[in-house]
Amino acid sequence: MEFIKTEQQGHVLIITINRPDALNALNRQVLSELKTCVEGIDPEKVRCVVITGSGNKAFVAGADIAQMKSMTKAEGKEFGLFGNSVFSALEELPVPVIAAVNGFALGGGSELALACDIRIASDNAVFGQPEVALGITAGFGATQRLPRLIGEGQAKRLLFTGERVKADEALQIGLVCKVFPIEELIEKALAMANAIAANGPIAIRGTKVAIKKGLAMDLKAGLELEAGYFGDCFETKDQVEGMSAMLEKRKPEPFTGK
Ligand code: DAK
Repeated sequence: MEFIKTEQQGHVLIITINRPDALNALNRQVLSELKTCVEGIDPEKVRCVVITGSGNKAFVAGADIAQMKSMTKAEGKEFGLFGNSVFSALEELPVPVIAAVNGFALGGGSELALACDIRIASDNAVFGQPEVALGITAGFGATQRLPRLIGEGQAKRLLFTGERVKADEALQIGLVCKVFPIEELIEKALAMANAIAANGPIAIRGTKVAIKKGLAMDLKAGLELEAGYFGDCFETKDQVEGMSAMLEKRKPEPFTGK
């Protein structure tokens, strides 16, 4: 792959968007390589994914404007559908994905972060949905995921004005969970990923799906759904070992996902 680098550390897979000359902007090839990478993830081997951008200036500065400039209506729609299929594949991974946002996350870059489960950012991160200033709507999910994450009012503010939001404000409005100095970002992302990877994989998977599906249901149906995933954990080796270890006042053996 030319624009996607991967590195596996234990049960954690680090994906780096590596197109620094264009601030990691998403052209078709980057998206296509990202899709291949995401579709190749084996949840038996990978328990958490960290996604970041190369360098310390940009996570992803958006979809590639040079490539989009001369698109026809049909090509624009097709590009949007393709981008959405990549981001949906990421969102639907059975393991958690952490976006380590290391600088500009504009347009499609912000939308890539929105498709992840958790967003943490460096202190120089800048978020924004500047598409309207280019004469287009957001096309990779922000009109849908942003209001679900930060509420309709804040999302409309960002999507209508195209205003940029720095890391401290992103934290305040719930767009990111934590902010770290840029030099510490990957280390903190890996610490979080390793903490997730050390937990019971069946429980993590059930939690991710229950949250995702539950948000599209009413509370009563969501609680029933949760009970199903809770039940699924029982009679697994991990549940028996986790509970036995607690009662026996010892550390559990590493969870196996069985
Ligand atoms: N696309 C292509 N190239 C980009 C780019 C981008 N989004 N962002 C930066 N670059 C390139 C620059 O052109 C420059 O290339 P060279 O001139 O060196 O060849 C290089 O990266 C370095 O950028 P700058 O020289 O501009 O660096 P600065 O530090 O001066 O500025 C910046 C950094 C991030 C403020 C600036 O580069 C910038 O404003 N970039 C554009 C940010 C932006 O507007 N992003 C949103 C893109 S729109 C849809 C599908 C998708 C989308 C929408 C609809 N449908 C099909 C419905 C998504 C849209 C977007 O993401």
